[in-house]
This record gives sequence, structure tokens and C-alpha cells, in this order.
Amino acid sequence: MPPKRTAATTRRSTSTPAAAADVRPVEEAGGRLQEGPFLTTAQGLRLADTDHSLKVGPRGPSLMDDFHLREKITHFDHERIPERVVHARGAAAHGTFQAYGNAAAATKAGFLQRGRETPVFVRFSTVLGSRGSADTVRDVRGFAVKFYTDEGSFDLVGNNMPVFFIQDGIKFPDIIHAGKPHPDREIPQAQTAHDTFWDFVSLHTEATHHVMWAMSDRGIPRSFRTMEGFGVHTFRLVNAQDETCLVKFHWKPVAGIHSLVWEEAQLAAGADPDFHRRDLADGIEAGAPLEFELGLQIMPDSEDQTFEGIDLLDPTKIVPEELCEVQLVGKLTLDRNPTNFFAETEQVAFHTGNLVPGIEVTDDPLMQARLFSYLDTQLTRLGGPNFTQLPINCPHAAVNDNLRDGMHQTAVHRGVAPYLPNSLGGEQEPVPAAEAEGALVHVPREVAGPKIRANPVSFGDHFSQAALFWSSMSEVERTHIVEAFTFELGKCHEQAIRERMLGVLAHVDADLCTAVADGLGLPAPQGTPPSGVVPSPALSQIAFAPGPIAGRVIGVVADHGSDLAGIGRLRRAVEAQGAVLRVIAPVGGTLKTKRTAQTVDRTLLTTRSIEYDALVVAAGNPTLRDSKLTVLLTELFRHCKLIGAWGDGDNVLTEAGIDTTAPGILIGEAITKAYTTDLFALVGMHRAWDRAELL
Ligand code: HDE
Repeated sequence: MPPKRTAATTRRSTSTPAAAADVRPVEEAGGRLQEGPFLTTAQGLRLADTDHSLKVGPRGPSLMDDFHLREKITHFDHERIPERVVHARGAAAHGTFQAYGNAAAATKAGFLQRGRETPVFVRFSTVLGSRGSADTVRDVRGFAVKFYTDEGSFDLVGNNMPVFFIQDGIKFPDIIHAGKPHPDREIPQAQTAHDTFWDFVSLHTEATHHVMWAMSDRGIPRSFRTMEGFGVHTFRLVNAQDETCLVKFHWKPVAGIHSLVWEEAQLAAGADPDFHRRDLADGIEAGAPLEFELGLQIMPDSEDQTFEGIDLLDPTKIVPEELCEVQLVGKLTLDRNPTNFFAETEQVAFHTGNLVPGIEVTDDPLMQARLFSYLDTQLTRLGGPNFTQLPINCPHAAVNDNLRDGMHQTAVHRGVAPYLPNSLGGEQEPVPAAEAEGALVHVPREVAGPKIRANPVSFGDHFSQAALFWSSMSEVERTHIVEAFTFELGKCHEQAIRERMLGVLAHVDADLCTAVADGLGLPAPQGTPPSGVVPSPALSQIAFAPGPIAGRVIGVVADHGSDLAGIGRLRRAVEAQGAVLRVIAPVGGTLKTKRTAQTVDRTLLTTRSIEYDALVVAAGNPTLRDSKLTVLLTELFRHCKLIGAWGDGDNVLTEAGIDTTAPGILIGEAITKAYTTDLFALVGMHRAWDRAELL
């Protein structure tokens, strides 16, 4: 049967009145569904053989008239598109956003009103690495959300850090050129531990607050589900009475904010470069959706655009949550993996200018440059101006745009008058809408001033919030920051760059500067750190109470002869929490007793400690010993993760040299309710940081 032709594909352009733009959904684009019993060419011709090119005899030569060979190879030759110039490495998921209905006083945006549920597509990314780079490198993570609202698509294109390196978008090519691999040898890939990055940062002190975040645990998240997200810039909200306020957007992870430790991040980059991508997809598949609450910090739309002395147009500044509460206004749930990585995750196109009535931008000069860049970059990346017709980029609101033609036009538009005003379009010709009909009408604002290239004086404060961040960290977080600076600067070859950066740190905090200088074996310079800094406890990510463990992975070490019934009870308890249990044994296959069986998920050869948030040793094999098991357990110990055993399983820990009296070690008689309750509470704390003092 030939593919069925739809009305849209057969209709010819006439002078009859035009209706809404006729964009065919992909399912209707005749023959492109990749269905049917037979393999065909792109023209739908059935193929008898796709394994042998057409040749003169079995030994050739190949013939030019092999149209199938030419089509197959030609298409393959063009399969790649340019990767994103930044944020090239990413992974995504579909889901929904449910509004709590308490934002109406601040904004008229429809998707934030009571009872609204809006489909979303979210792409998480790293910034610097290429498309094939490792997930766990130290970097900022992108957190880009496309809300398919019925007022048009709204994109909140944020990051997992609330501040940025630069205050003015014109510096973006500079910071990215400095951070990307060196242009001569194209190394190092996906990291900032090199001369050009620290050369720029040490000369460009407005980046100081941002690098404090990047060198903290925020730069190496445990997973996408345990990251915060931030809109970074200040936005303007408009309510139904046309009253305005200024707002900062936050995403709060229901799973808590948790990170890897640096050694894990490095191990994962080699053992499983897809660590975050895999975790995202596996978690969703295992029935543990990612959940985030959307929060608003709402501030008055004051004349000077400041709040408590903080310049709201400066994207290197936060507003501490203790000064302005984050009000939760809705929940994002990501529960569906993309069907095709290229079609969805690769082709999705975000744009900071995709706004809806009730949400406007401010004069933040970083934001202003982004408004230009996102549309522009897609023209190269997605090959022309019709990328909004790609299924993942299609708004769910009706489109009637008078935009016509161009590369890869898939719509068969009707009518002869794609212009306004016209007298030939007939009654259905689109007309501009009024505000009451859902149009975005910009709030009128007076703008005046001399035409200059300059920063406001307030943008000159580069250290007060870097010091605020440092002063808000716990001891263990400070140790991680010191180690990160020492590592990164230790990888620089130019002594002058290290010394200059120490000079910058001296203006943040003397202890920080001294500790990094000690690690580098250099003298600590004197600086003038800000005084009277008030810490913001909300910036620390150390857990004080157990959080949910959905999406976490617990390993159980076992062998033939282990307590398989206990493993079965453990599995049921773990899965009831939305977490995953993996059985690790010396070799693959199935562990069996007469009554029960457990499939081996990993062997000691195919696993690494980074895969587990906790690891327990089953009773029944007290002599289990293997150097790879020792490495597994000692890495978990060093990374302060929960280690447990039941029955005589603790012998295995002792054999591996694990101090079973250390914090975060859970020894039990059997798998009981009490044991699993304690286990989940410890995993919910993320790490036994007290153990760090023993290391
Ligand atoms: Fe981006 N950014 N950016 N950015 N950005 C891109 O757009 C740009 C900035 C962010 O998953 C590009 O489609 C400029 C801040 C995310 O597809 C590009 C400036 C923040 C993503 C671009 C910034 C971001 C991008 C590359 C300074 C956090 C990934 C491909 C003025 C609030 C989106 C693309 C995705 C991607 C430009 C600064 C977040 C080139 C010029 C600040 C999450 O257009």
C-alpha cells in the first residue's frame, strides 16, 4: 500500500481565504513514520537487498546507477549537525508542570494559574564540553525548561548556579573562548583546569563570585535530580491589573541538593562518561520521576531596580533567601524519556525571548544579549529559520504567523496574502490581538539616557558576594572548595596566573587564600576581604535531616551461598522507596537456592563504586575476598557513602580493611524493617560527612 496522502499534502495553493498555518505533525508527513513490513528507499520504493552494492560481477567495480547506495551513503554523510556552541552535551526528559495557583497576585501568566497543568520538555547540560564529553566534569549545568503553554511557548533557560561569570553579554565570547580547549591542540576537553580559563578569570574579577560556585560542590552534581535551577537574571512579572514586580526564578529539587566528590567525578568520567544521562533515563524508567518545585523571589519593581542594596540587574549577585523568601508556586515532574535523542534532545531550540503575557525581561545587560543570541544560533545549528516547525519546537498554542518559505519549510501554507494589512485574505485572515485577547503588550516604561559603553558603579563590587558564599559554607564544603581551587590552579602551567588568582582570592577571604596557597606551595598574598559579611545558611547544601531516596542506587554484594531471601526483602523495601537495588557478584549469571533466585546485575569486573549511593554486603559468604571488591569498598569509604552488612557479611568489610566503627557504617543481624529504616535514613543524608575527619 502506498502511504496515504493527507489533505494537507494534496491541497494546492489557491486564492481562497487562508486559515491557520498548516503545519503537518510528523505523524502525518506521509511515509515518514518508519512503519510497514518492508524496507524502502526514501521514496518508498521497496528494497530487495541493502547489503550489497550493485557491481559488475561479485568483485566489482561498483556501478554509478546504484541509486540505493548513493542515497544511503549521501544521507549518512549529512547525519550530523553543528553541535551547540556552548551546552553541547545534554540530556532531556518530558514532563508536566502543575501550578499551585498562588502566583496570581504577581503574574497573569496562564500556566501559573490555579489548576493549570502544562506539558514541558527539559534539557540539562554541561557548558564547555563537546557533545561526546563526560557528564561529571566540573562545570556549570544548564537547566532549560520549555513550557508548552496555551499562550505560546515559554522558555526558562537557566543554570544550576544563580550567578554568572560576566555582567554584560558582550563578554560572552571572551569567557567561552577562555574556557574552551586551547585552540592550538584542542585540549583539555570539558574542563576549566587550564591556563586560558584562569588567565581570564584572574584578570576579570567580576567572575569571582561565579567561580566560588563552580569550585564548590555545585560544580559536580550527583545527578540532574539533585540540582537546584535558577533563572539567574531578574525578570519582571505583570499581573492582571498591570501591576509589576521583579522576580528571580528558582527550581528546588524535591530530592534535595547533593553532589559527587571530586574523586568520584573523575572516576565516573572514565568508568561511565554517561553517568548523569544514564541516571536520568534509568530513574525515569524505574518509575522515579524527577521532581522540582518552582519558586519565586518577589521584589518591588523599584525605580533603581535594587533590593536591600543589591543591584537586581547585576547577574553576578544573588538575593539571599533569608532576605527574600522563595515562594513555591508549582511543581515540575519529569516522567518520560525522549523517544529519539536527535529529534528531541538535539533539535530542541530554547530562546530567552520565548515569553508569555505576565512575564517580561529586565534591562540586565547579560539578558539583553541573550535575547539576540538564542534565535540567531539556531539558524546555523538547525539549518534555517523554520526550526519552530520541528515537532519538539512546535508550540502547543495555535500558530498563525505569516512567516513563509525558507529552508526546510514543511508547512503547505494556504492563501495568497501572508501580509498585513491585506484585502484578499478574507474573514479568516489573522488580525493583531488586544491585551484582553491574550496578546503580550509590553508594560510601558520610560527609558532615557546618554548613549555610552559603561557599567553602573554598583557593578564594581566583585567580592562581597563571593565572600558571602564562602562564609555560608560548612567545614566540609570549604575543604572541597579549597581542594578544587588547588587542583585547578595546580593544573595551570604559568606561575603568574596562579599568583594572580591567589591575589584575587585574598580579596575574598584570607583563610581561603592561605589554604590554596599552601596547597600550591606559594606565599599567600595580602588582600582586603569584605567586612561585615552576613552568611546565608540557605547556600549550604549539607543535609540536616534525611531526604527522599527515590532514584538512588543501592548495591548488594553477594555470591552463591548468600542470604538470597534477605536480598529479596531488601529489594522490595528499596523499590518501595523508588530506589534501585543492584546485585554485585564475582561472576555473572543467577544466584539460586531451592526457593529463590537473584539475577546478578554487575560483576566485580563490570562495576565501579561510583554507581552506588550505598553498598551492603549480604550474609552468607564471610570469606568473599577480591582485590576489586577491596577497591570498591575503600572507594565508597573514602567518598563517605553508606556501607552496610548483615549477618556475617561484616567479615568481608573487615577483610577489606573497612573500619566498621566509622560513621555511616550499618551492621545488622538480618534484613529487617528496622535495618532498612536505618539504611534509608543514612542514604537520605547523602553522605556520612563525619567520616571525612578520619580520612
Ligand atoms: Fe546561554 N546560550 N548564553 N546562558 N544557554 C546557549 O543557545 C548565550 C547564559 C544556557 O539546552 C546557546 O541554543 C549568550 C546564561 C543554557 O539547548 C547560545 C550568553 C545562562 C543553554 C547561548 C549566555 C545560559 C544555553 C547555545 C551571554 C543561564 C542550553 C545553543 C549573553 C541563565 C540550552 C543554543 C539547551 C545555550 C548564548 C549566557 C543558559 C549560543 C550570548 C546567563 C541552559 O545561544
